[in-house]
Amino acid sequence: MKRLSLVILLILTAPVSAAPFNVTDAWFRALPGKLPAAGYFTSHNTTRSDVAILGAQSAGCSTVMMHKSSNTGGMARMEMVDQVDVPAGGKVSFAPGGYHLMCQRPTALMKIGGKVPVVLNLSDGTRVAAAFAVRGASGK
Ligand SMILES: [Cu+2]
Repeated sequence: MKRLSLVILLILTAPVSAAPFNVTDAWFRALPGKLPAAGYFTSHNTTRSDVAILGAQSAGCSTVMMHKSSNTGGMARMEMVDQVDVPAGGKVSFAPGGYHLMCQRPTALMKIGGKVPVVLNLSDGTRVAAAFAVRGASGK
């Protein structure tokens, strides 16, 4: 009886782990040759705590960086970002024209029609795994 109540207590005090950080609509835009592939997704933080994405790794890339595209006065450019905040209960989209993962020197895994595993590193120490669909230059 004592052991059972201890187990129940542990369950009740464990952090909510029902997919507290969702990644959906995840895909890479694969380009010919060894050109970098941009990765896009929507992240949804369903917890009550703010969290930030600090970076990512993927077996489909030699390195993964986080970039933000911007367009000022008709000049398209992108810059590195160290972290992307996803507020408690909020959503942040990595999408063309804004934030994206920059997959440098894609590996043989980056094949159009396939899937590539990505792990996102969060500021609370969590690592979130997601499968990114690989699409071609047109995004299809
Ligand atoms: Cu970029």
